[in-house]
Amino acid sequence: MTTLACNAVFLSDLHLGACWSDTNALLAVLQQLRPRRLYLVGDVVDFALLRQFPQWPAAGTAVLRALLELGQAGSELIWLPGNHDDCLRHLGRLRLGSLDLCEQVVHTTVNGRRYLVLHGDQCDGVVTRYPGLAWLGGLLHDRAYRLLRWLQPRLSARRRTPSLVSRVKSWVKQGCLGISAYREALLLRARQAGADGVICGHVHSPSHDVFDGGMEYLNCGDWVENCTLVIETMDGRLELLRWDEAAGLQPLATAAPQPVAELALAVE
Ligand SMILES: [Mn+2]
Repeated sequence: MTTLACNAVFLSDLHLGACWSDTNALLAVLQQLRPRRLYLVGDVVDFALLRQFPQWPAAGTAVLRALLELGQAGSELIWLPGNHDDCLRHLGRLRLGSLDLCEQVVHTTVNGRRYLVLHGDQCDGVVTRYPGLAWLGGLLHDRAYRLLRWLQPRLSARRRTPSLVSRVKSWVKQGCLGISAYREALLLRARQAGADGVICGHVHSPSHDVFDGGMEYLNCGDWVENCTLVIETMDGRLELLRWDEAAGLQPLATAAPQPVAELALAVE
C-alpha cells in the first residue's frame, strides 16, 4: 500500500455515529496518509445526532482508532470542534497525548503561508443567530435522511441515497445563509487574524477559491457525500482531493483554483 507523503491533512464533517458517515471510505483513506499534522476540522463525531439516536456503530470506533493510531505513529492531531461536536468546546483548549483540542488555529505551510483553520459554523448566521432554526433543520434533515435510506433500496438499486436530501439541505443552507456570504465572513475572519486564507468545512461543499490579492478559501467538503479532503503537499501547496473507491485519491475535478473578482473585505 502506497502512502501519500504530505505535511498536513485537513478532514471535516466526518459525522461519525451517523449511519450516513462513509466510514469505509474514511478507513481506506486513513491507511494511505502519514501527515505530520492531521487537522479534524469539526463535526467529527455527530454528538447532536447521538443525543437523539444513541446508537454508536462499530465502524465509528474503527475510524477513531485509526485516527489515534496515526497519532501514535507520530502525526500531530488537532481537533477543531464544529456545531455537531460543540460539546467539546466546553473543554476549552486541551491536550491529550498527541491530540490537541482547540476552537481555531493558524496553520503555516512550509513555504510560509498562513491559513486560519476552523469548522466555520462560527460564521454561519443561521447557527449563531437562530440556533433553534438550525436545530430544527438538522432534525428534519435527519428524519428525511432516515426515511430516504429506508425507501431507496425499495425504489432503486442506486447505492447512495443522500443526494436528494443533501441537495435540499444545500439549497436550504444556500437560501438561508448563502455560500458566498459564508465564504466572505470566513475570509474576513482570516484577514483579521493576519492569515492568507481560511480552511474550513461545515457546508459540505468542497471548494478551493483564490481571490485577487492571493486570499484563499478552502472548504474540505465532507465524508457523507463528497469524500473530500485538503492536503498540504511536501512543497507547501494546498490541494483538494476526492477519495474514489476505484481510483483512490484524485485531485477534485472542480478544484482548480478559479481567480474571482477582488474581494471587498473591510477590516474593522
Ligand atoms: Mn457543521
